[in-house]
Amino acid sequence: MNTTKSSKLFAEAQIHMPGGVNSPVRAFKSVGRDPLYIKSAKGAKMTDVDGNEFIDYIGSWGPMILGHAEPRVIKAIQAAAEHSTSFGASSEKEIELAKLIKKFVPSIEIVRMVNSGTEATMSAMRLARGFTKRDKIIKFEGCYHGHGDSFLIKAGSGVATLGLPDSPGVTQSTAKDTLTARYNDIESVTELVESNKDNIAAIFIEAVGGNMGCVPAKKAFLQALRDLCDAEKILLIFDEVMTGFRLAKGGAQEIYGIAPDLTTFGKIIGGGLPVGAYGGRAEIMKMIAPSGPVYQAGTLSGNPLAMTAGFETLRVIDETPDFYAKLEEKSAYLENGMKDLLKKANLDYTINRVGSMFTLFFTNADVLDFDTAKLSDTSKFTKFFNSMLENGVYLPPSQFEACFLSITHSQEDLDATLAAFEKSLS
Ligand code: HOZ
Repeated sequence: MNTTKSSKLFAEAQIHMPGGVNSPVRAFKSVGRDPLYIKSAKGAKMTDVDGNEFIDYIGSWGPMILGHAEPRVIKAIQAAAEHSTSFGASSEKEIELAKLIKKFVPSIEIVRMVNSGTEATMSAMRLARGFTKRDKIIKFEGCYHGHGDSFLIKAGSGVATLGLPDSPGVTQSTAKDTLTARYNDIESVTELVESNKDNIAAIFIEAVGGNMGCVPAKKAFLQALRDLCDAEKILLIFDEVMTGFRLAKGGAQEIYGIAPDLTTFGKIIGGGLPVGAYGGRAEIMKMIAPSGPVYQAGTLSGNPLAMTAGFETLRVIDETPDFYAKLEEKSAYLENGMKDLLKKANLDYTINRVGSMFTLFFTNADVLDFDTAKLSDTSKFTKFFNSMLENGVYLPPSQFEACFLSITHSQEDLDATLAAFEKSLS
């Protein structure tokens, strides 16, 4: 594969940007090669500046559930742009998107739009502290809730990939208010709650973890968290930045049948433009300024282009018959195909999949939490990743990320992926 132009661009980029990139997970550092520069993408395919074409399983880290450059979404963005790219004032699309989010996710009574998933989780944390008048939060090892100071403790995603569990620059006084528990282990949570009685404002969790690879929570564990939060007056906050509108219209909370007090969103609700949101019970959300005293603001929040892209994306999902059943069918086909090929090659690696999110771990252990995710042989992942890329399949460049399918992945794409998979196992 010729990647000369990409490598030339990367050499230049390193003069101007830290590590040559604007987000660490893009740097391909852990897979030992220069990142590719993408020129265009359509449906399930991406093309780089050297003209190589790939079947894409990153989907911009989640948002491109309809595939790239979906015609209705693009047309709506173009039409909206004719009326200006930003007002810094209210516009009707904000209400329409808020209504659609509420329709899809019944636990959301009031929602506030922001500009990224990071902003959503940071704001939800401040709100939880303001509402409960408590300081500490609990998060889970290997879960990633964006790069807010309080969340960069034993975090997943790029933090795990680059081995930077506790980032310099996070002060000790901030870090001491973040307690970390073990995913899928309720005792590790109850111990923290008991030793910090009446001090925990919120428990943050990705109900299906996507930042230590794909690691689903067990239903009994989530139910136990819900019960514990109710008993101790702690807010349960689901980070559905990745899972929202991806696993089901109502996200992970719909498939588990468990309602959190607050939910954070991003990715799909921006249809590929920068958006986040947080919402939940009205009693809590009314604490946000200007209806309440907890301050949170943003010039670009509710930006008309982003609202339009998100609204149109959710509408396409809503109007496509059996959208999630079709996505499940494609995802199950891929999972079963990979499992058959692993068996044929006498390999017993673990595949975790929930709906259109999945990860192959190079271990035969059940992957239930961050410790078991780390059992994966990352040197094998690196070899596998590079072979898949050489064979036309673009995976997240880290063991500790999830792969995403879109509704535009065709039977041909899935079969080509399986052919690349078979070659890459040897
Ligand atoms: N949540 C995404 C990765 N797990 C964000 C991608 C990024 O950090 O650039």
